[in-house]
Amino acid sequence: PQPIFLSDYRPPAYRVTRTELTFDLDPHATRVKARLHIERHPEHEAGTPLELDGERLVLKRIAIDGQPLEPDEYQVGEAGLVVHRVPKAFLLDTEVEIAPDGNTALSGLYRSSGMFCTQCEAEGFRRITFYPDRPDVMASFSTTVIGDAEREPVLLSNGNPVERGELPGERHFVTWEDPHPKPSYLFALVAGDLRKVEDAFTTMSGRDVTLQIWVEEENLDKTEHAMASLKRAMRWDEQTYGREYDLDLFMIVAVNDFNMGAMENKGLNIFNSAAVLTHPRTATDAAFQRVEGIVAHEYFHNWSGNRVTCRDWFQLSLKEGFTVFRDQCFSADINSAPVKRIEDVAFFRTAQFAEDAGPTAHPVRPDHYIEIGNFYTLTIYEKGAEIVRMLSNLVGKEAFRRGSDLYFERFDGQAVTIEDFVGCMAEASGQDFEQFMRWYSQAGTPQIDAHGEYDYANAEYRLILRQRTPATPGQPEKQALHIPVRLGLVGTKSGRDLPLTLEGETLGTDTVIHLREEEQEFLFTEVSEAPVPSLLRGFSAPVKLHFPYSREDLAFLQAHDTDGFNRWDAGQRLSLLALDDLIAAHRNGVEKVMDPRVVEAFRVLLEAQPDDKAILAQMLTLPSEAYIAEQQPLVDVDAIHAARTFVRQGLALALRDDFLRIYRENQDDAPYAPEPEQIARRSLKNVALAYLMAIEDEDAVQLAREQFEADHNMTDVRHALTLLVHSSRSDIADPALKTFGETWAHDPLVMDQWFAIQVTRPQPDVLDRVRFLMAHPAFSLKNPNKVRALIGTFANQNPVNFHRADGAGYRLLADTVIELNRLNPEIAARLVTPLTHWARFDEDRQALMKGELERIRAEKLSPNVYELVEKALA
Ligand code: HT7
Ligand code: ZN
Repeated sequence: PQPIFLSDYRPPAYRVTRTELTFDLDPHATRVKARLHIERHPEHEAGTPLELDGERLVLKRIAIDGQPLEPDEYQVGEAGLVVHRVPKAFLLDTEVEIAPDGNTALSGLYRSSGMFCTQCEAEGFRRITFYPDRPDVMASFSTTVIGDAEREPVLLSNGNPVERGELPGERHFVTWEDPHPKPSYLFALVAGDLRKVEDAFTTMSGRDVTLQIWVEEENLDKTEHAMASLKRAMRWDEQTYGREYDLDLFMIVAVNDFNMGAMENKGLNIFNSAAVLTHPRTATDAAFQRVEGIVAHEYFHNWSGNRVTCRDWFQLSLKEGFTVFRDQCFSADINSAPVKRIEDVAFFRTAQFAEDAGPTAHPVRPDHYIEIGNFYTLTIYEKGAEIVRMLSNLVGKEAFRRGSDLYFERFDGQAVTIEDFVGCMAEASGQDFEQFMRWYSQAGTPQIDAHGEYDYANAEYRLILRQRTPATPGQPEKQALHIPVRLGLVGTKSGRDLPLTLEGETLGTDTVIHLREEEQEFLFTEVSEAPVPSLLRGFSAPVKLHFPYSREDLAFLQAHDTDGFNRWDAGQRLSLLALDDLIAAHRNGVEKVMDPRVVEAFRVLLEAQPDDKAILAQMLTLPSEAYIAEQQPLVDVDAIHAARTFVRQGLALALRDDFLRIYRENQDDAPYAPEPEQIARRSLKNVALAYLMAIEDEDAVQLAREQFEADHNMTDVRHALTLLVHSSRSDIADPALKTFGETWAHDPLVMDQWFAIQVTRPQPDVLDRVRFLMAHPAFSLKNPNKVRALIGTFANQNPVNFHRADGAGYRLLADTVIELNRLNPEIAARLVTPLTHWARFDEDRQALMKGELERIRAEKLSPNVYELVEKALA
């Protein structure tokens, strides 16, 4: 497969102004008739051939302006259709046959649990009909869906229903009209035996919108939270961005087989059932919050993505980065803002930093790709969101709103670029973003090395910052970025933020300095006492910051920093220093000793009266094994696991009574509600229980068992079950696991949790368990949720077992990738990621991981897996 380059972008020679589709549904042989209203772009000369994308389509009929074409007038190849000569403006009629039942890739039209559904982003529409399947071709759509009256009583597509009726042979049809011009990737169709939950929303201008969530009958009681989230998101977008919904109907459909979380098709969002269905008995707090975020994300795309879309797929972050930023702000506004930021950054620094440091590192706007499906990455989404956040902070709230208003108004109905978006921000704020644009073109995580000196005699604090972005594949040299660093100086005597004066300017106690050069010095004057700098407050830029903090400095910041995020981060840094020592001790075979400063810091946290329990729960949580690994030059999974376990046990032994008290104080029998106060109590209680279970004393085991048996809500049940299953108490864990599995055998989403709990066990027998569960009747390689729950969770969240020295974990993953490569290339490619990080491990493991990558490479590969494996072995 050949790469596609951004520099080769050319506007389309032909545009489609209107698309009329008729689907005659059949599981094995669906007929798709397409009538396209096509015009040649005036810049292109007569005689320019018409090129349409098309894959796995059997062409049955083709005509231009009603005249069937002769075989020598067109050509059908593997990738599409070429018509050699066409008029300036014409109607193209085609009819193709496709086979939804054989579509295991879940791209295009496929079947899931007996229903028909589509996934067209990025390039799935070309598996439905011949079409210029690129985002800069935008047309209005009319779609007629014909189905079996009994098997498919519900027939849905984009827009509003305009006609319906009966047809001979127990068939029926519905015609949908979508007036808003859209690219093909936003097309959707759903047909099946579905039930709906309906609600209504009145927009800010007083228009009534019908809201529907379509699910299988047994899931009707799991839609309440998604519906409430949708209404909150609609109101928030009106209030925060002035964006109103623009059709009379907004539909969400839940499907069981889906490659990602959800899809923002115009007026007809299709959701992975895991991203929409919730019930207190089946979904955890984290799942409730995830659903809220994804429902909002997809809804927000109606403007940031649908009304204003991407010119080409290199601009993917234009819609995804901006929309992630929007959903993050929404969740922060309706829950706890500091906790949301802590969770997002903890995830970002673990997973995106790893991506940016690996062989698949790419800029937020890549300049080439082989398979766009491989670019739905943390870099495009999350780093893209961090860039929009920096922009928003740089211009300020009001100018950001003026800039987004300008963007939506100026480019409504158009397919545009990242420059267009940033240009609006520049225009609205009067700022220059020339250097800032490097954030979009440069891959890799910038590192800031900082140090500071306090001059007591002159009351000055000199801060020196040096930036460096490491080389990444294809980008050996990097230029200096514009990095906004938010900071404060915390006085060591007073414990307060000191007033800041920089170059004669008084700046309050919290300010942003702008690092634009490779090295810059900032001299703060009138600094009345020795400070500890609190740097990069709120994670003001997606960088790694190194400052030679002592452990005393970190304990001080953890206690005194006014920035909640940095208070948490200071605790994380303190724990990391202690963990570093323990990792070294483990590797050197030296006795491990607990750092008393960490115990003391935790004691202070536990004994203070918390003003925010959710933040306290975060502060009591040690950095994850994956984040610790991210900090190590060479990852030693066993040493990391041993060190982290040692700290958890040390803290539990030293502070057992405090953890017990916290657990008891936060027990709550009130009926479950997914609201911040309750979620905070549950998370604090469950953090305490996890520490207690680290030493597995009888009281702890009893508490976990009681919590499991009380069966109050899934958050508590799952947490207790996980602790038991991960403990050495198989006498209690095994029956509990059995009960849980039997109780929920009928619910695929709960069974996913059952799989995940088992395959994250640290015990060495887990690989056999994974193989055993792959043969379980509830498991299927064809269902992405099952693959993620079992294989994905094992490979990504069980480092000690995945990285077994004998390579059996790697072999299992490679076997699965090889099988999935044939069934579902997008999922196969995502699954291969852990093997691509081979360079981080010792030589023996490197050899084993590369051996498995080579074994994969020897197969006949999809472009998706090929691109990743080639990069990993380059
Ligand atoms: N925009 C959606 C992307 C998506 C997708 C991409 C590739 C293959 C399958 C997919 N399903 C959904 C999701 C979003 O960001 O909102
Ligand atoms: Zn999105």
